[in-house]
Amino acid sequence: MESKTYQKILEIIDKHGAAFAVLLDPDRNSPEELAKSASHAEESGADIIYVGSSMMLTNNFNTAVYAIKQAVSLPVVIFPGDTQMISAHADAILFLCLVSSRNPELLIGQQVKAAPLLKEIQLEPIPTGYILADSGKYNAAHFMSGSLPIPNDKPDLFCAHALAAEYMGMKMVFTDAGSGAHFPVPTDVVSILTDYISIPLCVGGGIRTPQEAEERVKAGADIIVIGTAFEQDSSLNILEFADAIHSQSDHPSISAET
Ligand code: 1GP
Repeated sequence: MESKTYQKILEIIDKHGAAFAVLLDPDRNSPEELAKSASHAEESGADIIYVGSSMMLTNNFNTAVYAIKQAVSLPVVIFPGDTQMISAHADAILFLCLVSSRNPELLIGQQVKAAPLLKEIQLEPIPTGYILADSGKYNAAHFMSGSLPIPNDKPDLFCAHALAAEYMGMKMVFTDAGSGAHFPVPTDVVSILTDYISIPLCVGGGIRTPQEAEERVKAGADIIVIGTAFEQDSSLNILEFADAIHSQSDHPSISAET
């Protein structure tokens, strides 16, 4: 299948130094609210909309993705918690493999269930090695995945998992402290990781200020994901996040030819 959206993301990284992804949770908001938030994110300089939740307690997913897609011209990418979160209205889906877990269901089980559905609806998969990082608290991602995060003082473990993802042919690594983490993935981990792998690194979880975002971009992150900070403070100046994330446009970027 064509990797149109992945290529577009590489072009954004090339152009801006790093991409700013806003994560919208379809379980916590109505489709109308999500469309409004997505449009606000686009006007404020976001580059990508991620849509996802650790678990859907409503049946809104497809309607939510449709409403978001109608509201913006940005790439809309599903960040799924499980195989319920598939919609043909999105541009792509992070085809996640929880490489930091040892849970076969999240290493291969869910992928086997999802792959034929994605083929049927022609939804672009972006193969992504997902690494749970320590967040300072036990969170929904730990509970739902039944897996432990990698300790932040073990950068070698992050590197080994990320390189394994790269060598297995994945196109991106996403290291995540989980939604609302007490602290984000440390900058030294980001820096060591980006020196070690040659596929884009997406960093999320607990990034609350433009400064925290900028520090991680300076350390080499290619995509910064902001969820809770965007949701919790409607008056938050998202433009400041966009400026911070786009501030390093001369950092060594991943070639759009990759
Ligand atoms: C969670 O990385 C995302 O999986 C976003 O985290 O909600 O803490 O910004 P926050």
